[in-house]
Amino acid sequence: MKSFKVKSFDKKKQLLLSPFALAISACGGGGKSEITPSLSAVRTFDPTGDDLIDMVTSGSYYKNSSNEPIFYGLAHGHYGEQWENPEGVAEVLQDVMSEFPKYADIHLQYAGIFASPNAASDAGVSVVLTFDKFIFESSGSTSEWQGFFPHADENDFGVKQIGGDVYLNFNSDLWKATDQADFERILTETDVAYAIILDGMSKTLGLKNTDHETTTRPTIANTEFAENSEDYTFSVSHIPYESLSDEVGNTLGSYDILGLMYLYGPATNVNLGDTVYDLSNASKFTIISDSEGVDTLSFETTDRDVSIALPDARITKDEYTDLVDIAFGGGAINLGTPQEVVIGIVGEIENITTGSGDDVIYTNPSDNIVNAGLGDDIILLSAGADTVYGGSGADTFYAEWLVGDVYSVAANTVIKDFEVGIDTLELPHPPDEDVFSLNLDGFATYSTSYGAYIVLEGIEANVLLIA
Ligand SMILES: [Ca+2]
Ligand SMILES: [Ca+2]
Repeated sequence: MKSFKVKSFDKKKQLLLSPFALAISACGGGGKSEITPSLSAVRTFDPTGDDLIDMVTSGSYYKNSSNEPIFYGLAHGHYGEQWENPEGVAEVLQDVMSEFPKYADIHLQYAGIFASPNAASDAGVSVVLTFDKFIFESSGSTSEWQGFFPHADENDFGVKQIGGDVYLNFNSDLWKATDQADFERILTETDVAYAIILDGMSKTLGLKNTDHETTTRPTIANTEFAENSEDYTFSVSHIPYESLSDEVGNTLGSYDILGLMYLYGPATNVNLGDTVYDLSNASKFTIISDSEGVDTLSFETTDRDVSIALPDARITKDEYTDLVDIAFGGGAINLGTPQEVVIGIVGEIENITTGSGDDVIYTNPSDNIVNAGLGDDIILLSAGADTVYGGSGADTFYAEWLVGDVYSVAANTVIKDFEVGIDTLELPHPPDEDVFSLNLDGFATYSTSYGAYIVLEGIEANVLLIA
């Protein structure tokens, strides 16, 4: 291997940039006690036998807590490569790192800018973003980056703690960087570069590229998830990196999120309170993450067709993995068309309002309030005390349904604006199993031997006879 002389480093500058100095200035002399950075302990684990978790995890992660966060930072190169505007790149890094706690109970703390990966390690910083001008080129690699799992120690190029590091390749063809300033402009201004850094940093925390096979863990091609191996809404590692102008998402994918939750536990403090998520104008892959409160997804002002399943822990088990206890949902705007926009939902969301398109709404076991608006909508009813407005249009309500292994029945649903002769109530069992009666207010109710109980508010007749 070639060796390169490390450029001398201004000691005074180093002192100013030390994480402790930054921590003090950030603290502003307030009462919060500061934590001195120290390398986080690395824990390893055996394959789980679960396809999804084994495909997206490397087998290691960092022990951490609010008192012992994982410190991360930006470093100048191992061979003396210098950032020109490290603060700008460090800002992107901090943005990227803020993604992970949206989903997982992981404690990350920015520690500053360091003279080299080794200087960062010496300062107690476990996770490092840096760049390389020499090694990739000398080995003939055109990869955009290389990242190292927490437990990595092979091929360390003289770096003391290469686990947790990402090396961006200055010479990668993708950037087509004309000089250092151009390289840094690309990193700080393009969505694809952001996605690449997100991809890289996710590996430093213990996620694995789904296409990467280790001695103990499979590639996606050898799992039940093979058909999704090119869809970046499932994993940021599926982003193709063909061009810097590609339209890509800037979030993790659902597999990444579940892997991260397996490693660190689901986040418990994201978007607390009652939140309205307005996705009417969503134009690219979007993920909502929510831990608490009574929340509403809104597509109220779009005329596009929306197809959404409210999150349900049974979907997680049926579609993904048994090993993470979280409700997953989602769907798409303009599903199955070239204009499709995928929406992912993580955590508990109760209510949904859709716009004037022809929508499909799968409710969940929580108490839901559904407003389907204009358009001919399909609403799949569920357990929980649900209040449903089909809105105008010829709407269809399913009392009972099965998708995959997820079975639902409308156990306590009020349909507020059912229009006889226009809307349809689908009762899948033969008529003699569906019992019609009137409730105390004189409104039509239907119950079935399968546990359905539905009130058609305002209807004072047997819809089975007059429809
Ligand atoms: Ca429900
Ligand atoms: Ca409607």
